[in-house]
Amino acid sequence: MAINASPMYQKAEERYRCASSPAEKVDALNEMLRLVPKHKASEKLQQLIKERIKKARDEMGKAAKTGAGQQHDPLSVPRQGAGQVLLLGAPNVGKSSIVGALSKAKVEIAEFPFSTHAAVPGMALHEDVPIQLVDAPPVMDGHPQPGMINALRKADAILLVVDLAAIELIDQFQQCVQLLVDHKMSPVSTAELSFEEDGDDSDDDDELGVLGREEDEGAAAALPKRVLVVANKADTSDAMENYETFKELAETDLKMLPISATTGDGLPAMMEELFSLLNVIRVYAKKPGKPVEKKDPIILPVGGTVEDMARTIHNEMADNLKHARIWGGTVHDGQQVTGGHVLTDKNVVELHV
Ligand SMILES: Nc1nc2c(ncn2[C@@H]2O[C@H](COP(=O)(O)OP(=O)(O)OP(=O)(O)O)[C@@H](O)[C@H]2O)c(=O)[nH]1
Ligand SMILES: [Mg+2]
Repeated sequence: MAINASPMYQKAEERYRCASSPAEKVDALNEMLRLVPKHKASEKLQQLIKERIKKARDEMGKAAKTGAGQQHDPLSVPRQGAGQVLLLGAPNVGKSSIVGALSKAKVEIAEFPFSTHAAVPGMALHEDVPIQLVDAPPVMDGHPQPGMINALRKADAILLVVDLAAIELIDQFQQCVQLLVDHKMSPVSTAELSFEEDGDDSDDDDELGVLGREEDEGAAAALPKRVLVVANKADTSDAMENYETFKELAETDLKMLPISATTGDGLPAMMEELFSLLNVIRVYAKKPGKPVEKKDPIILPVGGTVEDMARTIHNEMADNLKHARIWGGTVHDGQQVTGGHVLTDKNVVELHV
């Protein structure tokens, strides 16, 4: 892309794509406007973003007048932590048990199906990185509860849960995948999303990214959705045999793991997979003259720079940034770098303004 958009911008653009209300669109567009590189080549794009903000604001105004858009989104949960992961699965597969095992969330666990009726968020840790797991009601025969599709679109990743003790294991999996496909989401196992459309976009459109293409979005391409498949109840008899059969018959490239919410087996591996799926890194801010203290990581998209990090602390910090010193990763300890330096996971960064 000629405008050289940063990973932070692309993240905001991803949110814009998944937005299900005008308010969310305005929010994401404002973020895009803030993050878009301000130079000659991006003037057209900046203009387009402003137009889209105006359009979304108008929609918000209309919705407020008619009362439409006021209906609340029953399964929507504000995003927190390094990313939001929504659990998707048939009844009784152990979704609530997984969220309960990894967080302090007060989930409803029962031997009978359809025990969960609302979205319940819980904060789970991968090492020191908080990842938000959202327990959700089950889907059965491709019939999601109201709000489920919106929630799926908005989540950064989906944890598709199946039950190794259930005879209908393959069906459970296929129905979930079908649900996504039916609602224009295309499940992928890759952290890096590619938003390529079919058809012959002109260079001009390409430069303008999502916004340049959305006018003729009649046959919009599916939204790529990060999915990790977990086969739960690995502690039950014949579970591993069933897992092997499942892997063979599911005919999917999606990444999958056997886990047990009851014994905890596989849960750390699952969290690690989710962390890499979310396509983020954690970095630590160090105050000049103070010792390195690895706590309260700052989360950035993969490819995030020193300047991006400064901006998450304060805009002024980024604007006045002179240089930074970095510890850990591929640099020499304490090496001096400029704002454009791309950070890697677990870097410790001392910002100098
Ligand atoms: N053996 C075994 N049982 C499990 C495991 N995880 C969950 N269960 C049991 O499976 C049943 C259903 O668990 P839930 O966590 O309520 O399942 P759910 O998917 O949230 O169910 P709904 O909300 O109704 O869709 C409960 O009796 C759990 O104790 C597991 O890893 N191993
Ligand atoms: Mg449940």
